[in-house]
Amino acid sequence: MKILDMTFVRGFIRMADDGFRMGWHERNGGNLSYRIKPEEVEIISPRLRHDSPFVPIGASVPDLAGEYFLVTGSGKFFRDIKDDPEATLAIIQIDDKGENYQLKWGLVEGGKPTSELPSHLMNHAVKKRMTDGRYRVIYHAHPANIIALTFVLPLEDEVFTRELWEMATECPVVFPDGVGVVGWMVPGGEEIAIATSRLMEKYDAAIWAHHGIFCAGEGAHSTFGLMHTIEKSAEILVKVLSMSQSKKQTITPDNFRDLAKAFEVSLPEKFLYEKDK
Ligand code: 2HA
Ligand code: ZN
Repeated sequence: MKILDMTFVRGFIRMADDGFRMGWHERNGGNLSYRIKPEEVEIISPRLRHDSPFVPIGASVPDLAGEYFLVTGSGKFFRDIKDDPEATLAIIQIDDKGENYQLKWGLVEGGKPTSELPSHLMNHAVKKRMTDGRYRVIYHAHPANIIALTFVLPLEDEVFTRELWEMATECPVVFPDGVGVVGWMVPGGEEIAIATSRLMEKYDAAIWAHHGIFCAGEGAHSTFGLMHTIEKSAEILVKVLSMSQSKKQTITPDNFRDLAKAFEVSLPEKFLYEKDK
């Protein structure tokens, strides 16, 4: 079967294009990866190459040994993915130690997998372990409102989670575990990958101060939906803060507790703190 006809590839391309049209992927900003299912690998395997050199990942991910990933290419533009997937995307396989990858398909005009490969793979390793393999998508984007908030809110998980939850009643239902935040760090390396993957042990979303956000999920649909929900909430908060530094009314800690009961989600009390008036 043609690789481009596979449902997981079509879903990946649609997600990338949706993200571009949301304005979250200026130039080569952002990156996306999907951990391919063994039965999908089997179908495409006659169309994969096996002669590429092994290249260091820049991080150690032994739990992902042998796994295949569909990833965006470093320096490639999300804007181009829909029209030219074979030049902008790659399928890679991780070696048996979890130290190197091998290009199996794509990047026909040259190039490398995303510069954020260490963060993507370390996040995949955490999510694979913590969800019994259910989670397969890691998505990094540069949505303007969430980035703007990292200049004015304290860079604390509790504050970001609570403020985002207050902006839309559905938020605590969509991300009941909350969101994490890391302070500014150099992107592209193992250090930021380690910090992000630590947050992914607790949350499905990790904000990078003055840069962007990583989201994790089962599939393209739910992971895009999480990014969309968080950024929409951030947009409302930017509007509120632009009008006034104080809210006249909001969703209270007891409202959240009622919501948790009604929607059968568990909301950690650390996010339901009392605020100084
Ligand atoms: O340019 O988003 O974080 C790709 C990126 C790096
Ligand atoms: Zn980025």
